[in-house]
Amino acid sequence: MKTMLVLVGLVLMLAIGTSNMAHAWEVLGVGTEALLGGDLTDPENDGDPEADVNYNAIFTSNDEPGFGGGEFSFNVFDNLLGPSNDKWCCGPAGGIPEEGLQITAQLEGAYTLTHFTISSANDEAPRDPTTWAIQGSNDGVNFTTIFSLEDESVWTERLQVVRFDAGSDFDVQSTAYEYLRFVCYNTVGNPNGAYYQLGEIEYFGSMGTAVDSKAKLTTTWGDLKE
Ligand SMILES: [Ca+2]
Ligand SMILES: [Ca+2]
Ligand SMILES: [Ca+2]
Ligand SMILES: [Ca+2]
Repeated sequence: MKTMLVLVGLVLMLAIGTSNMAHAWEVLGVGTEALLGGDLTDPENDGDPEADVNYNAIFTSNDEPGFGGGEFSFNVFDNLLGPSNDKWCCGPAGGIPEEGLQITAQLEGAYTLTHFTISSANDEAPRDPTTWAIQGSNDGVNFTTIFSLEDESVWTERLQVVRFDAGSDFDVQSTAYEYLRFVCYNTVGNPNGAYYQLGEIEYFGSMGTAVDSKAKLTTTWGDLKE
């Protein structure tokens, strides 16, 4: 009888351990102060939250492209977590289109993604993305999925900053990308009423690829021979 109880306990511990491993992402905190800051889209954190000025990326979106004037999509890069103009809300009429709600950042060079943060907005949780992806591209047309999540809730609080790392939450990347895209395919509320919101996205990475350093090494050897 005692052996049975120990066995049941072990099975339970294994089950809990496994589910924790599937949620390796890290909660950093709540609000603007919890953001890492200085991400690839604005290393100086000097972007104008009301206008597309001083950002170090070219942003495009298939829903309300812009910073000022409302709860437009570019607000996920305005370095702020809060209500109204600090977030992207609330989804176009008719629900999320087949290609997803997309926002793309074209960076000033190609970067290998090492980690990113993604933050919930201030309204109710059924508006949070549940099926979404982070993708990379070098032509702005053909995208490769770096991280994806299906029918899963990430956030446990409003305005919560959550960090995802290469090596634990997604594969260590060997390709550098000039374009990084966030795509949302579903929320709990979709397609009814105001069914969508997102607070902020931060991308971090190292410039260039392993191929680049090999090329540099070849050049060095060439110089030495001369
Ligand atoms: Ca800047
Ligand atoms: Ca804003
Ligand atoms: Ca924001
Ligand atoms: Ca930022």
